[in-house]
Amino acid sequence: MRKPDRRRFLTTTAAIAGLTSCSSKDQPPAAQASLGAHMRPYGEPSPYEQQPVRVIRELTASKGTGSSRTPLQDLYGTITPSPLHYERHHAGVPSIDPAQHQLLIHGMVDKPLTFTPAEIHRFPSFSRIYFLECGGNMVGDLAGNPPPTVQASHGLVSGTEWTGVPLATILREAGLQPEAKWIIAEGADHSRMARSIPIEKCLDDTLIAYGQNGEALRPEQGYPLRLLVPGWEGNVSVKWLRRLFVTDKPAMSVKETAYYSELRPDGKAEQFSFVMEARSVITKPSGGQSLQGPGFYEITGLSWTGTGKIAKVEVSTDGGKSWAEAKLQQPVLDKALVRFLYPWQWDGKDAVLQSRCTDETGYTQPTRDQLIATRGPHSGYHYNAIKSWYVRADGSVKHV
Ligand SMILES: Nc1nc2c(c(=O)[nH]1)N[C@H]1C(S)=C(S)[C@@H](COP(=O)(O)O)O[C@H]1N2
Ligand SMILES: [Mo]
Repeated sequence: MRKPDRRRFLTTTAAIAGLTSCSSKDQPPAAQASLGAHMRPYGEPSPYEQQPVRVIRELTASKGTGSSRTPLQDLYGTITPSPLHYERHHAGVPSIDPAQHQLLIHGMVDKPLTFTPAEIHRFPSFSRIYFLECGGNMVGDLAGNPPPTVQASHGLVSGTEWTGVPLATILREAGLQPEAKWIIAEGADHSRMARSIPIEKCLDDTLIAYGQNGEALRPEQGYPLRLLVPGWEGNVSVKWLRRLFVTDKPAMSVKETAYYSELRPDGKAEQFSFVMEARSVITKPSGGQSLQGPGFYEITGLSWTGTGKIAKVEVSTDGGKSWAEAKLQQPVLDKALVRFLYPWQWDGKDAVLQSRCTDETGYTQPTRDQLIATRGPHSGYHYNAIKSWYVRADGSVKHV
């Protein structure tokens, strides 16, 4: 810690003094008696660590189709290790040889173009940290049967440093015609999943990504090329990108009509609700974990919003009766996961832990009742209500 926050340091040390498990000794542990292991070309985690894993839910009818969830409860900071990025595939993970792959741009452009991945790599590159989240994250909580762990309820979100080329650069190369209003992006997987994206977003911060946390994209994340549409529901970030069709109207594809549209209280479906609104969740302590008796605990979790930056996160330890502001780990980035931290002295009694965030537009994460009052009980995607964890006197943590 190079620049300790003095006030926080004092409160933390005072609280830690209550930790009964710290023993006092004045000897460091013994150093290794012999020379250590060899180096290895590609590193691996310590064998002493319990390896965090994704939880997979495949459709039995078609293996590879379904989703796997990020173990949010086991991770530190805000970057999801690539092997733990959540997955959502509509037709499994295709195996694509970049030497055989091409991206076609056609439609309302001056000159249709194809690019190999190697040609895309030659453009000026751009790296930025963004979250990616499936629009269907947390649907179990809306339905009223919340899953037992944060991985199961909120695990369709991950945070990554993406590297690629701004889509705007590639579109400029092809020359957009004035009537161009939408781009229909299509994947090379078996489902040839396609989504329509308004041209403004394509020219704003959308990336054609090929890098993930400093390495090439993982096959599951869309190798060799994917769209990354920051802050919008994950479905529009088309993986294994093979075609961009520039047009003056949306395609009205299956994934933007039958799916990924929300049912409103009046029975009409709302389409093209792209932005992921502000949300937060406590990842520790969370469902399935247990506390080892009264004393100091750091409550921590993640918050994010597709609208821009998170302005504040508040934490309640009494089921929403009172709230206090949590510390936000800096830097707070635009459309990225933000970690919040809150020191808590547990008195050993039943407690209900909640977090609630506010974004820079002033929008505050709603309660489940507020959400249902405005959107109705069947809205489906884009559920972002406040999440509660129930800490019982025996130290167990359950969903509420
Ligand atoms: N070609 C293609 N693109 C796709 C999908 C897909 O099945 N095929 N799934 C979409 C959905 S629903 C989501 S939430 C994100 C998931 O990206 P990830 O698997 O890298 O987390 O990719 C989107 N892009
Ligand atoms: Mo999704």
